[in-house]
Order: sequence, then structure tokens, then C-alpha cells
Amino acid sequence: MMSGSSEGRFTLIQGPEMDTNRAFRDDVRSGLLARSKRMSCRFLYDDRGSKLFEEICTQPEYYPTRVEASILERVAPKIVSTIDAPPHLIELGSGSAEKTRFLIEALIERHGSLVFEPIDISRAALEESAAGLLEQFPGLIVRAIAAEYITGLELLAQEAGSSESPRLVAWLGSSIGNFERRDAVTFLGALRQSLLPADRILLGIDLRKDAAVLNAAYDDAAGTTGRFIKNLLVRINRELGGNFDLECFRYQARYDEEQGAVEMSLICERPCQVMIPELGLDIHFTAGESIHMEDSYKYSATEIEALARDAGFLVQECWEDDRHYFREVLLEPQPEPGS
Ligand code: AVJ
Repeated sequence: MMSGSSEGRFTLIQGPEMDTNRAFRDDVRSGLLARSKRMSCRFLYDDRGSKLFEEICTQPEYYPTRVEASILERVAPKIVSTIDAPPHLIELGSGSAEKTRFLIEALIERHGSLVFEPIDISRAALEESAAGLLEQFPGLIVRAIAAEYITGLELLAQEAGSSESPRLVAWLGSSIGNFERRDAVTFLGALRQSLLPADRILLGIDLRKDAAVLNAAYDDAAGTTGRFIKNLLVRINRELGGNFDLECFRYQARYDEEQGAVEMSLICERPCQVMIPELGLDIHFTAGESIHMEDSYKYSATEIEALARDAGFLVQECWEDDRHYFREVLLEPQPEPGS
């Protein structure tokens, strides 16, 4: 897979392998047996789902990817200048690393070379994006970690003792928006546990904004987001032998201003019965019943400050676009109170 010039500059560390199939079955079972039916958005990203998500990112209404890319393109040199010693760059859930390029470029520009350590559960995604990056950047070394975020960071922390380099941990794309607010604090707090004082997190986060903009971004005219969300039913049909009739379900995105979250659901249009033989389930849906599929939480400046503080960080610096749609936040870990 690697071309000649990339040889020796790529290693992949395989973390403990998760039983995704088992987790998927458990999630579908408990979600469909719950009084308010729901499914977990982490299972949206099978091969087709990942392709559909990339397609979402190119839809005119879905601004986050483009806006974040434009911020990073503009301020990457400033971001990397906030860290003196040459850091390792870690990325959580790198995907296609499209936006990370700007950080990599700025770091190599400044320090001559860079160790990039992307953490992602998908081995294939890691190999694919590394191949392109290694070709583009001769000064780049990639040490990919195939693991869950926290596990991956722990793996890296075990080795960090031997390395003097501080680490810049990029968590882009407002992926934090999938967490409920309290869970976001818990997760960031857990990330902090695996950081040293000189390390920094660069968090890309989508801001609260006009409801019309958000409703359009999560229900694009081409119907891509609907297909992306419905793909979970397709996956259940394929992997668990289900017989969801896709025509029965209508996609709905709704921004709840008070919650500050876009709620994505599938609404059952007429009564229907769904069998999932692999799970021994026979589920009834009434007309109008909904399956809650995904949340995308948005943040105000004040909410970002509180999130950072509650998770044990200080906001060191922020950068955003002219329309205040999206923000990059540099987080500095704070000493544990009482330590
Ligand atoms: C990957 C969680 C950042 O919430 O904007 C986009 C997922 N779902 N359109 C988002 C998503 C439907 C996306 N995140």
C-alpha cells in the first residue's frame, strides 16, 4: 500500500480489538425495546455510512466542514506557534485528515519534521489517510493507533515518558457535539487524565446559531443526511437479517433552541411490524412513532468556558470565522484541584 518513499515512515499499532458486532447487536436490542425507541449514532459509520458522511460534508447546507477548514487554513500557523517545543500531533478520529493537513503543514513548516499519531478505530481509514499524507509530506512520520480514543491515548501515554515532546491533541469536526453535555465533560475529563501539563487539546466545536441555518444543515435538500441516518436501518437489515421497510420511515431534523441541539430522528409514517431474526425480535411501530437516532449539540462561548473548566481545562486561546459559526479552542490542562 505504501509507496517506496513512504517506507519506514509508517507504523500501525493495533490496540485491543473491540467486538463491534456484539456491541451493535446489544445496542439495537436495547434501543428497540426501550419505551422511547432509539439507536446509537456510533453505528452509523459502516462503509456506506462513512461514504455518506463524506457526501454530507460537501453539501452546500452543511457548513461545519468547510468553515472549520477555512479557520484552520487561516490560523494553523498561529495555533502551532502557541507551543514552543516541537510537539507530536495526535488526532482523534482522523477520518480523511482533510482539515488536519493544515496543522501538519504548519508544524512541518515551523519545525522541519513531525510525528503524527492518528487514533481511529478503523484500520482501513488510518492506512488510507496515512498513505496520502506521507506522500505529500516528506518530513512526516505517522504512527497510527487503531483503538478507541481513550485506549489509544493511554497506549501513547505509556510511551510518552520516553519522549520529551509535548503533544497537541486535535479533536476536530465538532464530534464532541454527539455527546450529551454532561457526557462531554466526562469524556474531556477522561482525556485530560492521559495528558501531561505541557500537552494541549485543539477542540473544533460548532457554535449555537440561527435555527434556520441549523435545520437546513441537518436536512440538506439533496437528502444526503436522511440517507445517512436511514443507513442504520439498512445495516440492521443486512447484518442482523432485519426487514425494515425503508419507505415506512421519514427522516426529521429539528433544532431545539433551548437544548441547543439538533435532534435527528426517523418517524414511522404508518403502523408497521419489523422482524429482526438474529436478535429474536418482532417489534411493532405505531404511526407517528419515532426512533431517536442522533443529537448534535451546539455551544455558546459561555458553554465552552464551562465545559473546559468542568473538565479540568483552561481555554488558552480561540479562533473563529467571521460569521461566528464555528470555533477552534485551545485547551490547557489544569492541575487537579488539591494536588
Ligand atoms: C460528525 C457529529 C460532527 O453532528 O454535525 C452530520 C454528524 N450527522 N449530519 C454533526 C452529522 C448528520 C456530525 N458530527
